[in-house]
This record gives sequence, C-alpha cells and structure tokens, in this order.
Amino acid sequence: MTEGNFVDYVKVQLESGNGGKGSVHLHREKFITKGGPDGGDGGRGGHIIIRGSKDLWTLLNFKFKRKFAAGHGEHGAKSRSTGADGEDVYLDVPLGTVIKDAETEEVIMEITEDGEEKIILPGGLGGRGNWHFRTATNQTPRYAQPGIPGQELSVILELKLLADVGLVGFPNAGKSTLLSVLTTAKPKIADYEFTTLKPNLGIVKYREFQSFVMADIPGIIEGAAEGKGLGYYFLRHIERNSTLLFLIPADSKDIKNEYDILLGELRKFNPEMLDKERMVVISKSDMLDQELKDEMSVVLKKELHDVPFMFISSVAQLGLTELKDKLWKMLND
Ligand SMILES: Nc1nc2c(ncn2[C@@H]2O[C@H](COP(=O)(O)OP(=O)(O)OP(=O)(O)O)[C@@H](O)[C@H]2O)c(=O)[nH]1
Ligand SMILES: [Mg+2]
Repeated sequence: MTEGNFVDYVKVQLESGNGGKGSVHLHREKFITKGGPDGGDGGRGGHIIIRGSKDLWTLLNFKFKRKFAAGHGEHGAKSRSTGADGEDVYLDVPLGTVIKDAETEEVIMEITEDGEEKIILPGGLGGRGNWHFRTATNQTPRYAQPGIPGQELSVILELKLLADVGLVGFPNAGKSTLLSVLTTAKPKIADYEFTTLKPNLGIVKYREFQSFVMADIPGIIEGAAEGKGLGYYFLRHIERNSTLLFLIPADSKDIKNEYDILLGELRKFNPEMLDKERMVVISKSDMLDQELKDEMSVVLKKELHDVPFMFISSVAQLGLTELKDKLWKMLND
C-alpha cells in the first residue's frame, strides 16, 4: 500500500501584511481658510491565521503551495477616513498539527480543536492619521504615523498526532460512541450498521497536558477486502496509527471469532497492520454482570493469548480512565 498521500511535515514561508500609513491631510473648504487636520488612520495589515479542521487528515494542501502572504493595510485618507484592513490569510490544518519556528525549532503552537483559530503572524498596525496629533499648541500637525511593517516567519508544520489510535470493529460495535465520550468530537451515533460513513477524528485529553488522536472509521465486515461494506476504503486512515483498538460488543456471539475476522481483513489490506500494537476492548459491558465478566475473562485469556483485553462501557462510563491509561502506555512504550 502506498502512503503517497500522507504529508506530515512541511516547511512554509509566512508573511503578514504591512499596516497602512496614517494620512497627513488638512481639511480645506471654500471660505474656510484654516482647516483642521483630518488625515485618517492606516488599515491593519492582514494576519496569518492557523485554523484547525477535522476534515483534514494530512498536510497535503501544503505540498505545492509553500508561501503565504497576507494583504497590506490601505493608507489612511482625508476626511478622517480609515484605510481598509489587509486581507487575512487562513491556513487550514488537520487536528494535531504542531507549528514550530523553522530556525529555532521551538514549538509556537499546537492545533487540537476543529474550528480553532490562532494568529501565528499578526499584521502590522496601521499608523494614526494627523487628526490624532492635534494639540493646543499645534492645531495643524504635519505628522502622521507610518504603518508598522508586516513580519516574516518560516515555520514547520508537523502532524505529530496523525491518529495514534485507530478504532477497528464491526458496524454497530460502539466505536463512534467511544470517540464521543473520550473526545469533544460529535460523531453520529445510531442503532444500525454503517452509521459512520467517513472517518472521524478526536483528540483524547490525557492528564492535563497530554493528548493523543483517536480515529473512528466506518465498520469493517467480513469480506471487506473484497469490497463489502465501507470500512475497507478507509483503512488507509489508520494505516499509520501505532495502536489499534479492536472494539467488540459484549453481546457478540463469539468475541474471538469476531476478532479473527477483523484481523484477517486487516491482514488482507496490508500485512504490516498486524505489526501494530493492539488491544481488544469489549464494549457495552454495562450489559454484563461481574460474574459473567469473570467467566469471559478466563476464556478470553486463553483465546487471545498475549493480546491485552478489557471491558468498558461508554454509556455507563466504565473502564474509560483505565482505557486511557493503557492506551497512553502503549503509545509511549
Ligand atoms: N448499552 C450500551 N450501548 C452502547 C454503548 N456504546 C454504544 N452503544 C450503542 O450501540 C449502538 C451503535 O453505536 P455506534 O457508536 O454508532 O457504533 P459504531 O461502531 O460507530 O457503528 P458504525 O458507525 O455503524 O460502524 C448505538 O445504539 C449506541 O447507543 C455502551 O457502552 N453501552
Ligand atoms: Mg460509527
């Protein structure tokens, strides 16, 4: 499988706009010999703004366009008219993008939320027109501020968190529900198969300052590799995840069998998928009592060999903290 469409590291050149000059202008009208100052302010230079988008998965947009310049503010004019602000430029990036200063490699910011906007390079302020500078002793100032020039910056965009954890499961297993309780993502959830039609990403916040990305993709079914269902096409989205979470509902007739089918489809897609860390999570365990869980544990321990497993319930909020702890460990070991 090629990974040609994954671009997760780019260097781009940014330039914010110059502020417009303040105007030096003296008001003139017929019959008014000594008009006052009326030079308006310059407009603000355009900002360069980074914006998070849940619909983006890579930095592919930046593969060909590497230079971004915001508009300049217009100069102020007579009659105290303020120049128009320069046009802002937005750079849309996937969630989990880290932006570094290309020279110092220092992290400037990180984008984790859909729609989140951060100004990375502010436009220069417009200069103030001479109207602002009139004083008791100088009624006709012939002075206005120049605009402040824009700035230049070379940055590295790095997709650090390209979905660290991928959710794999049959349709209706509760994948989207899990994403919705661990992250701020709001995927569609319903009691029928193929509710999820395209992948959803969410950022799982872990103990104050850490986070990782979780990807929810459409359900996988037996025969997916031959084109059945939808999930297969989207497997490439979790191809780069370091950890796969196999979600199998507590009411599955045969958990081990379901796991084997999922594993088989992944193998057919790309055998390297099996090299990833994986964990089996029994979802909807609010349907089980402790006795049943204990019994199942004994069986699963034998059947799954060394693959770790655990019980959770997104609805009843059972085992979620433990799940995050385990995932974090797997990601960082
Ligand atoms: N009892 C119980 N039901 C759950 C739990 N988690 C999810 N469900 C229900 O299971 C059904 C399917 O949930 P989804 O999250 O949409 O499942 P999915 O795996 O994303 O399904 P697809 O998108 O179709 O692949 C919904 O009716 C959920 O309310 C849980 O912890 N307990
Ligand atoms: Mg879903």
